[in-house]
Amino acid sequence: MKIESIRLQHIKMPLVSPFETSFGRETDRECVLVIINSEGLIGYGECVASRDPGYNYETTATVLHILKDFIVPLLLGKEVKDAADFQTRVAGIRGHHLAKAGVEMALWDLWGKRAGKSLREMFGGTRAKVEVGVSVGIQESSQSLVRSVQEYLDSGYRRVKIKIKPSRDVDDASAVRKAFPDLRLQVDANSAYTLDDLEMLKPLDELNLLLIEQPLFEDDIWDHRKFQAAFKTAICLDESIVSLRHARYALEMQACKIINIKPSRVGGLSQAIAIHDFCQPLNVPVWCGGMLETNIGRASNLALASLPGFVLPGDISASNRYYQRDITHETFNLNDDSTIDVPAGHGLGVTVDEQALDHYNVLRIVLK
Ligand code: OSB
Ligand code: MG
Repeated sequence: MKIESIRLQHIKMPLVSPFETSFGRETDRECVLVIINSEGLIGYGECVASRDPGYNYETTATVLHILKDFIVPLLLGKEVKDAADFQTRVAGIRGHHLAKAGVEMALWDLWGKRAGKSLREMFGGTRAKVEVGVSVGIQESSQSLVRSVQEYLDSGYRRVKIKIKPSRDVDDASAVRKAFPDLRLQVDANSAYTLDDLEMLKPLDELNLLLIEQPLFEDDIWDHRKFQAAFKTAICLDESIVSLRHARYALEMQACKIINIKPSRVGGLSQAIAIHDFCQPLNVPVWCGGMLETNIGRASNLALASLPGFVLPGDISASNRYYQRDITHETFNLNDDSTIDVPAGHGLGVTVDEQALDHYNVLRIVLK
């Protein structure tokens, strides 16, 4: 489709409750939307970089720079055929996966709208609804964490991930396990530890966790191998898996048994699907991670998670777990069985509330 103009819109939305991880605490969530005009259609994408480079080196400011100065000029006035074509065009730009992924999402929205198909149909997703869980940030104390988990269970979530960091790990996880003996529970360290902490973390191995997510540094696939060898609980990598190659390295090194797939981190939906396709014949479970997305990114995650290899519940919660007012006319609700319906409309299957975008606007740039 011929790319006629691209609007980049930086927005800032208050979270319903602060989200604290080992790398920081967020009360507002910022992102950059990519809005592409082509042949009378509009495609929407979401770049999930945060204001601060805590989870990833990219930020809202680097995403705007890379998009405006490098990616958008490669696309304006061009006919972008498919995802492979897009990836080839941006291959000369090193890294900056979150920026690239937001553009690929908007292109998929356009391709779907033109074809009259949902992303789920385009991807070959086999499920009409996907199992989801909730990611619970670090709270004031173990007791308040248990209360917070109880509230999410009361609202219907059947799988819980808690964030951990040094001094808020074994005790927090043990308290939640003690309060909810049968809960499907997992922990996420966001790279907060080194191998020196291995013995201290050993009690986690007795808590019947589904997985331990990213205990060590992003570039430390090798040390994750040593970590995995010492634990019976499956290690799951998030930050370390920035491409299909890294997925292969990690599995060949036995650095993990499970992979968290975030299309943003790997440079786009096509790359996420490639990792899914690689893991499936190896029987390596994958699941869809989250980045506190708006309903635009959430729609994309739901379509991806409808693929058959996504056998573990995703970090894809209902709209109201994140925002009082989201930016689409549709709302994603939690079903009684801890699932969310995959959108069936064309493209992403959501319609954007431009008034909400005005309300949350920080900066808007139109490139023609
Ligand atoms: O590590 O999975 C993570 C949010 C921001 C950055 C990193 C992570 C997360 C989450 C949130 O865990 C999951 C969600 O969107 O519900
Ligand atoms: Mg994670």
